[in-house]
Amino acid sequence: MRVRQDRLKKIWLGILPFGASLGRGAGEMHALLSTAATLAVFSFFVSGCGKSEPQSSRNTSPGAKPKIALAMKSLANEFFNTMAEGAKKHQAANSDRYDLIVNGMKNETDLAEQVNLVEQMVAQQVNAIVIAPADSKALVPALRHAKDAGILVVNIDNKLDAGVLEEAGLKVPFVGPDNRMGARKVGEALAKRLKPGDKVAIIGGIPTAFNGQQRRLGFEDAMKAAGMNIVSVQSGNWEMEKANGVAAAILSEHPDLKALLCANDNMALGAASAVQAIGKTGQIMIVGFDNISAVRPLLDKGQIIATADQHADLLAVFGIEAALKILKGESAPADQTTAVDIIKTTNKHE
Ligand code: ALL
Repeated sequence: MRVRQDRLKKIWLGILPFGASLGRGAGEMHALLSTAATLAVFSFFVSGCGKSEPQSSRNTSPGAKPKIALAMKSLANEFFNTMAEGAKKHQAANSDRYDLIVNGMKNETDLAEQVNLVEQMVAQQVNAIVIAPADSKALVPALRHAKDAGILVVNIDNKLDAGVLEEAGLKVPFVGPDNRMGARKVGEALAKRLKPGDKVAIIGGIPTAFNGQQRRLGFEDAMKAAGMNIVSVQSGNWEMEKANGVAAAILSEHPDLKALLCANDNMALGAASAVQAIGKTGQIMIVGFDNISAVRPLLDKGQIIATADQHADLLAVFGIEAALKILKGESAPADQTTAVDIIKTTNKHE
């Protein structure tokens, strides 16, 4: 196993290889779903440094520690818990360099909640906001406001819309993966197990999230190249429950469906549960994105064919490091593309 430091360096350089296979443990679907549900803990303002007292370090003496706010999306998603843990560990190891405020939202779809978070960070006069925006357009005005208040903004994970940023006169560095390419690779792993002409469906994220759009395109690239018949493309809002209902409806409309391509693992779990409910486990293939721990038993059994590890634990860390550089006076780094690893089932059943 690579040591963490090594891994960090490799990912930073974007040279992690594709095609790695992982497989760990086994478990039942209901256990999985409840594990995921246990993660649905809503925790506002978990401070990486213990306190989140208002302060004005932007304007304090040179050498004062900057305060960085990490603004994530739904903490009901294991992906963001992993991201938060990574950021907190990094802060603990670098407590002399910066203070950290970690926060997130309750629901994937509550965009207003994330806008409020940004406003709260502005009111707290943090030095930088490192944000994984829930929506690529709707967050821009709040971020413009933050910038006007002298706060540095770094965009991670889900890219803000280039046109809307330009209209707002905002330049925001981006740190995150190439989602289209990652999804295409996941789709290609699935295509190897399908026959041309097979019916497949795509369950996407929130339609206004750029990374969700890119993943849909990547899935489509792979399916079209392999001659599959995409019979339905619908949004599951990134959520397990929503995706469960969407998958159930697609399955009843297309009884001969062969695969469901889900833009994240939570939705893949929801789809797996819908497949199980009609007694077709193992007959309908599923892919996801994120490599959260909850999908690993399904990967082991071949119920999920592939997912993409985008290293949630390091994404925010990279954004924080970029923010620290800029705060030190270095020029803003160019957009940085982080690595994605494709994790495939080792189960050979067919
Ligand atoms: C995206 C992430 C994840 C995640 C989703 C849900 O921005 O990249 O794949 O599952 O947010 O909010």
